[in-house]
Amino acid sequence: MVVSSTEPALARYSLIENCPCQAPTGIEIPAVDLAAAAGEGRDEVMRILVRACKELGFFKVVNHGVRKQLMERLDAQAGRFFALPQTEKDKAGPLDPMGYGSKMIGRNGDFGWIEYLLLSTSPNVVSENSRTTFSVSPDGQSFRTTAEEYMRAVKGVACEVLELIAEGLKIKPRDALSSIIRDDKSDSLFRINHYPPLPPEFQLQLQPLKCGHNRKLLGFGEHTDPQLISVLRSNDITGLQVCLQDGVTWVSVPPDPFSFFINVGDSLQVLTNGRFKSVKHRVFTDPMKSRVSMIYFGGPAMNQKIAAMEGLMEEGEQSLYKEFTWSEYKKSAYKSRLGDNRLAFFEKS
Ligand code: GA4
Repeated sequence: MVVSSTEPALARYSLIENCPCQAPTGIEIPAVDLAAAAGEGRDEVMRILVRACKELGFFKVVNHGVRKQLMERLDAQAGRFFALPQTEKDKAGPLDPMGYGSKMIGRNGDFGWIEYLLLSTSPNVVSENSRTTFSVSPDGQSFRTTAEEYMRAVKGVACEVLELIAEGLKIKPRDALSSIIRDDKSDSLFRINHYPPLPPEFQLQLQPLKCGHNRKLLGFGEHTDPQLISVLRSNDITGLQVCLQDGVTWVSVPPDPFSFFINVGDSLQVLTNGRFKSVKHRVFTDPMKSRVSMIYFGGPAMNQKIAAMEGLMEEGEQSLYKEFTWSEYKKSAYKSRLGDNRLAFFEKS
């Protein structure tokens, strides 16, 4: 990432003013053991999962069965892509809406200390992306093959989790939720983020807070994800924070490079008629070290109706949201700023 001399230093990026030393301690991220879900522990796993989705909208998945070697291979290939000279990476951009992006997030003036690849997981668009994106990388074809293999594996985890959720909520059939992202036309995305360390002149501008800790620079500002669920993995550099339902308390998520972190997105909040909450999250940069994360966003097909699942509604229960399709929601989401409450527009008054 190039910082030109004409750039107004830190001014366009947001800082986190509240210090991590004020963050609550003792809040553990719930862990869901997928291997246990395949055996006698299934009921207990479903209980933990449903509770995590209701109370936090966020949890960790362990024993998921995705091979470590596949993760390491993709990490190495992504690392080689981001290490290319800026002029080379720019050849995989600009985002239209997929490809390579740097600093700008979305189309409405959000900035972050980040560069990324945004890809569609659908086979047709993947090959379209390949021309612009993967052809730039030193690994080319192999980067693309690994990314596709990884997307398929992570989609499998997402589907397994959605099936456990459906079962835990007693929604029938069991694939009522997973079939939405399994759909051939599902508008799912894959994102590889790189949060580079800060150049020394930027580090110097991060004035310490009263408590002595340095201020933090935002890599990705607070937001909720629009899709059903997002499945994230990162290297071992901290940065991800999730917000508790009080709307003000941020909890740092300790990184765990071979586990997945899953968050509930806006669509799943609507499908569960508000029982599950899409979690607000954000990422700050480590001033000295690179953070890399990869996220699969499990989304619906464009014409999919997003409405409370029938099997879930109790007698007399009213839907909290107006009916809309994913295409309508997406159109409105792309007009919003990152931190906006995108569901507010669809709430029944
Ligand atoms: C947040 C989740 C995903 O990263 C993403 C983002 C998308 C983008 O980067 O283009 C959006 C953002 C995300 C929500 C509101 C809009 C769209 C940027 C933005 C301001 C790829 C997605 O699907 O929605």
